[in-house]
Amino acid sequence: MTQTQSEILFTRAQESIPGGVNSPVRAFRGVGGVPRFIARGQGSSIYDVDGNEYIDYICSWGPLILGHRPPDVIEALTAVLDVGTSFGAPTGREVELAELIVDAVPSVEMVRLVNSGTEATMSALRVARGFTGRTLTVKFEGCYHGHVDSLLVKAGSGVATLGIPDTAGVPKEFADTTIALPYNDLDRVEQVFSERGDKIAAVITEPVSGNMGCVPPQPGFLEGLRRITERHGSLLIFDEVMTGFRLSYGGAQQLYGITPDLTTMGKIIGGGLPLAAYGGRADIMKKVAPVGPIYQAGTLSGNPLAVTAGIAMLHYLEQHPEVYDALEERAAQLTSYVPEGVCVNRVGSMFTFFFQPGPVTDFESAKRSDTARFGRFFHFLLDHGVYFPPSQFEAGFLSAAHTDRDIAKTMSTIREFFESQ
Ligand code: KE4
Repeated sequence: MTQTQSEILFTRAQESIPGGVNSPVRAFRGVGGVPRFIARGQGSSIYDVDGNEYIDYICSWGPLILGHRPPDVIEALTAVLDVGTSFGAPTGREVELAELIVDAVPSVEMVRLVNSGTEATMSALRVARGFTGRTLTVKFEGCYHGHVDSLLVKAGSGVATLGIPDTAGVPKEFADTTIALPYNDLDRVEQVFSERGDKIAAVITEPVSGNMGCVPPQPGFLEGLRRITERHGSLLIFDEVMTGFRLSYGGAQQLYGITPDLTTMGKIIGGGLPLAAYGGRADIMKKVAPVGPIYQAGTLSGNPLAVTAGIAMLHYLEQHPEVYDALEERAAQLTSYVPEGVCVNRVGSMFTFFFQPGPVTDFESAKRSDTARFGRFFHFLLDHGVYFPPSQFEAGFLSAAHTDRDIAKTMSTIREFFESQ
C-alpha cells in the first residue's frame, strides 16, 4: 500500500522533532493513528497534504473564532508587512490593542502583552506572589494553564491525554507550592483556606474548563472562589486563554458576572498569531517592571504582526456581536443529538462528547470516559471529513465560518457512527 504524504512526513518529522510534533496533543497519541499534516485552511475547512478536506472543530485550539484566513485579519496582516515585523520598541498598535482589551474585559484595568498563554499564566502567578508576598497557589485537577513548572500538577490537556501523572523535570519544591483540588468542589477550597489561607497567593482556574474536555462551573462555584479569596486576602486569577473573547466579548467573567483580580488571555486576541496577555487591577499591575519590582519581559512581546492580527480580530468581534448569537445557535444544534451512553457538555461554542453516561463535573468523572471508543469515534469522523480534537480531554470549537451545511454533515456523520455500533 503506498504511503500517504502525511505518513511520509510523520516518519521524517520524528527524526528531527520529538514525537514529530511541536505540541504533544497533535501527535494523535490519545486516539492512535497518523496525524494529518495540514497544507492549508480556509473558512471552516482545513486540507491535508494528501488533498483531503475536513470540517475543522479544532480551530487551532481556539484562536480561529472567525475561521481560517478571515479577510479582515489577512488584509491587516498583508498591510503591516509594508512597515516591518518587529522593532523591539513601543508602537502605537500595542496601545490600541491594550485599550481594546481594557475596554472589553471587566477585570482588566491594565494589561501586559506576551507571546503565549503559558507566559501569561506564569507571569500572572509571579505577580500574584509578588503582590501578596505569599508562595502557595491553588489550582484544579484537570485544568491546564500551559507548561508552567508549578502548574503542571494534575494538569489537563496534553498531560491528561498522555496520562503523564505529573511531568518529569519539575522539582518537588516547585510542585509543593501548588495545591491541586477537584474542580467544582468548593468545600475542599474552604477547607484548604481554613488551614493555609494566609499562605495562599492565588487561586487560578479556568472559569469554564476546556482542558479535561469541556466542564462548566457548577452554580455557585465561581462566586464561592471570589468570596473565599477575598476573605483571605488571596487573588483570584481567571485563566481565560481559551474562554476569553470566545464565550462572550468580555469572556467568561462577563458571562458569569464574576470579576477576578487578574485575567490571563491568549488564542483569540492574537488572531491566529502568537500573542497572549495578562492583566487586571491597576494597583496589582503597577507592581510589574519597569514600574514595580516584579520582572517580566519578552523580545517579541507586542510585536506589530501579532498585534495587528489581534486588533483586526477584536475589532471584528466588537463590531459584529451577532457572531456570538450565531455561534450559540450552531453549537446548540451540533450538540442537540446526544447518543445513548454519551454525555455532551457545552458552553457557548466550546463542547465535548464524553464517552460515558455522565455527568462530567470534574477530572475524576472525565477520566471515567471510554477513551478507546472515543478514539474509534474520532477516526470515523476523520475518515468522513470531520476533524474533532484528537483527545477525549480536549474541547471542540466552532467558528463563525461554520455553516449550517457543515453542522448538518457533522451531525449525520455522528449519527452514522452510533448507528453503525
Ligand atoms: P499556550 O502556552 O499553549 O499558548 O497556552 C497555554 C494555555 C493556558 N491556559 C489555557 C486555559 C489553555 O487552554 C492553554 C492551551 N490550550 C491548549 C489546548 N487545550 C493548547 C493546545 C496545545 O497544547 O497544543
